[in-house]
Amino acid sequence: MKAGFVNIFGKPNAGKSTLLNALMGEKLAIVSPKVQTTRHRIKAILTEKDYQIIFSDTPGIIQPQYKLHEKMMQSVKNALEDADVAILLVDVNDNWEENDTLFSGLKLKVPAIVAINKVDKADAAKVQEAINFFEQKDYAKKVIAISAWKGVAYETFFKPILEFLPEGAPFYDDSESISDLPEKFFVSELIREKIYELTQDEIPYHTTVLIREFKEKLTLTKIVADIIVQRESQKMILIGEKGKMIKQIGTLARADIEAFLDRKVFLELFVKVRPKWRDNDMQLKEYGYGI
Ligand code: GDP
Ligand code: K
Ligand code: MG
Repeated sequence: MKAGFVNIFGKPNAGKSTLLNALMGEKLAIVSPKVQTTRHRIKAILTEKDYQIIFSDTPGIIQPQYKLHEKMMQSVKNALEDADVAILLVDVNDNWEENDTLFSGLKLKVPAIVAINKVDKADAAKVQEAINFFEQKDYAKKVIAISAWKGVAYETFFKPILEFLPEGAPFYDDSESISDLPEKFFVSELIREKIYELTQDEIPYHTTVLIREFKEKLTLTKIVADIIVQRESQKMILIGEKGKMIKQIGTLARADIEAFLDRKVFLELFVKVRPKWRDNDMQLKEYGYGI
């Protein structure tokens, strides 16, 4: 049996969350075209007959500008330290030199596999050129080309990873559980994802979601959540004219939450203003961002 931790690193929008979902065949990590969507480190446990891999998605690597950012980068640092194998994910159409600088800067102590992503959006010659570029780098034990959108195959993806994983007993017994985080967390993330989808400018970055009630009833699950924003004007936009926006967020989120929980859901959303929550240690803790 092989068992170990495989952590996915990369610049914002490289496709880390999409890859994690493809690997698990389940939507665990929220995805959006906006940078800094992922704020937490999500561990996903994949248990097969001959191996157990604990994948972890991380926030993109950035320069912190406020305390929430610092918490996000702490989770990247933690992920650097407990990996057996690192996946360094690159968007094939991004600047390769820039990615190389960033990967070298990680000072990785574990074997790294460079995965060139989004090959569905580049021609074969360019993909080959990217492979050649990264194959020359010291940190790259192996370079592979993937499309997280299309999914990954055992031969190209899992086989090279397993080569670098240690032999050992599985870390998690219960082959049923696919994450170390509670359902409540994923529910709040699905609501947050809709805010990234439906609102613009600073709003998604000034927003977080707090689940206040999560109750299993006879025929459905009742969920009450607060959408926290920094300003009154943001609250107005999130509620929308005649409550149109909040209703749309609720409808889209409920559909995804029902698919995730495999249960009928009654979802109630409120919008609350908490000025400067992103820089307040106590509030960050309350909203689930690290210690
Ligand atoms: P993250 O910031 O690294 O977690 O990236 P996301 O998973 O949120 O993806 C960023 C954007 O890239 C989203 O719009 C995805 O739909 C898109 N994306 C991810 N993987 C692929 C891929 O294989 N091909 C293409 N064309 N787009 C992708
Ligand atoms: K993103
Ligand atoms: Mg992400």
